[in-house]
Amino acid sequence: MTSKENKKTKFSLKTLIKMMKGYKRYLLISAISLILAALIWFAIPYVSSIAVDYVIGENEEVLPSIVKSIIESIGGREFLLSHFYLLPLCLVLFTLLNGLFVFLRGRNIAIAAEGMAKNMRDALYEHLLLVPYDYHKHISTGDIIQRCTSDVDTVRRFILNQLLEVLRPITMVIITGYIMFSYNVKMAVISIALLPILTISSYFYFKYVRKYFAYSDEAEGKLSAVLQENLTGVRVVRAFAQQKNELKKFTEANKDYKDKTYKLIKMLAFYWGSSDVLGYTQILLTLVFGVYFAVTSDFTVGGIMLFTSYTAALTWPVRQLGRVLADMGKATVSLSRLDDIFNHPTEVEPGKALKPEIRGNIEFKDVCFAYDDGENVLENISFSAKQGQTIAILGSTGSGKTSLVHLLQRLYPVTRGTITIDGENINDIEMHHLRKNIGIVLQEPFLFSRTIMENIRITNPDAPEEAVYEAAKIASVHDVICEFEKGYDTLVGERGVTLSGGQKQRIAIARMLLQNAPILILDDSLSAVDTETDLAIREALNKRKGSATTFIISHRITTLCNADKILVLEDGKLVQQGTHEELIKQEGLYKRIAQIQDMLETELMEGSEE
Ligand code: TTP
Ligand code: MG
Repeated sequence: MTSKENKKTKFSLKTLIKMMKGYKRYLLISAISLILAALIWFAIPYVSSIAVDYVIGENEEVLPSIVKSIIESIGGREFLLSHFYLLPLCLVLFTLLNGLFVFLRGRNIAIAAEGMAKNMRDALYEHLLLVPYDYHKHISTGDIIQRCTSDVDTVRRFILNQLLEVLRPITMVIITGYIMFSYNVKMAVISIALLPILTISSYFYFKYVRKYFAYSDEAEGKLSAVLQENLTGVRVVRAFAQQKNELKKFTEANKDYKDKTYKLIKMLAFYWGSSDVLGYTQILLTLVFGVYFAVTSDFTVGGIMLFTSYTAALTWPVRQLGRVLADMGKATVSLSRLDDIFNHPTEVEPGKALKPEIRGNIEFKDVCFAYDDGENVLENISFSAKQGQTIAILGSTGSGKTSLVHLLQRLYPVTRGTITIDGENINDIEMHHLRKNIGIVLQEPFLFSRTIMENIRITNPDAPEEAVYEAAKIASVHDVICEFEKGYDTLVGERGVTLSGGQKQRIAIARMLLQNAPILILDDSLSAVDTETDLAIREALNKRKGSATTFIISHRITTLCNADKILVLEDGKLVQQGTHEELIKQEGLYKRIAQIQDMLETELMEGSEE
């Protein structure tokens, strides 16, 4: 094991202990029950051997002094012989007690395992909601889903079936060791001779097989990632007739998973097979030497019974230890995969976490920004926006418009320069407070598979229905929604209606409006609606907007021209800024685009007149 792996395992243990919160009691009860059940299990062959050797065979030497004094206090051998039913009764009682403790063990460990798995899923989900936005962009959803389901389940199964199982062989070895060695040292040594080999081989096996569990898990993760991506991108696959290629990719990932799992299973089968042979050889040894000693010396028939039952009883838990260790390997791999998520730091407050009242005076000062360690996508951006102003952003695709507004929400930290709102550096404003005060319509709005009402209310779950209708009216989508059979209760997405791009955009606008934030961002949010609706929405917005500072990103000059300030971006640089009247007079990108759009419009008009 490398030191890195070592470190991982250590961390996993910490996670496991953290997840025990609220369930330690159940684990303890389960552990005690397991030990008691193991103890009672050993009494059963012991009672049988006493019956054979002492009661029937009249051999007193086999009795340890404690047992002897107990028997004598109730009336000695004669009493047992005349009340022989006591012995089977004793066995029945032990069996019942054993059953009770097995039940208690199972019940409590099940409560603990399910509870801990729940704790783990809750913690994972919470963590995933708190990690930086960037993390989600870099990790595949399929992989995350696999970790949150399959890996959690591996750990759950490990807790349920294996975690306490380490106690069983330990208890058993101590008790049998004591009884067997006090009974007959020579036979005791023979009876456990092969067990260390079994334990050591299982330990080395565990170490070896560990990485194969990881390979199999990774392959499973890749498989679910391919599947997830294809199901999400089903339209693209169909539209470009890529079924064959995608099928090939899936088949490859599937085969890889099968091959790796098959290899693992083959190794497991070899282990079970060879350890079986070793186990049975041990039992055979005990039996053969037991019979030999019984014939040649004073070893008893009850002794043979006792030793063979104990050896058989010991062999399986000791071998089981191999399985426990192997499963521990699998569980540690799963745990460290979960730790990968937990170890990713959550979003931090770099500054003072203030919660000032936000009015909407914004200033960008020499802002530079790059994703990861790449090239700058924004360079020395400086501009200011006063409360209530409308700021339009124009720029070719990839020029950095979306990045610029994402910076305002602090989805990413700026590389250089400062952004202030009402004079306060945004780094000093508490993250949730900042985001609550900025309403945004994303460039690709996402609607949840919930009702339209719920989708709009996301920004303000307590908003009265009238406010929702009002917002929807401004966004020119109220009438469309009312036309649906179930109106606002219509489900969106997989189990409900499929909305058009424009309808989605307008629902997202309604959602933003319901938030009543002092800063609004519309990232190309009117691109999928026709020019008339675009105008209607903007007019309604203007009427309602009050003092909100609004950013509108668009490629349409008609959408932008009434803004108080227009920012023109080119390759991450702010090349022009000013009002429409100012910019149209300057030579530059704005004028060129305006002319082209004007020309196209005139052509269209002429075309329709002809
Ligand atoms: P954007 O800011 O997304 O560009 P844009 O919004 O102006 O483009 P569009 O009109 O098409 O919406 O991207 C600017 C650059 O940053 C671009 O080169 C892609 C890059 N980029 C990243 O590297 N990572 C990201 O997460 C995003 C959003 C963009
Ligand atoms: Mg964009």
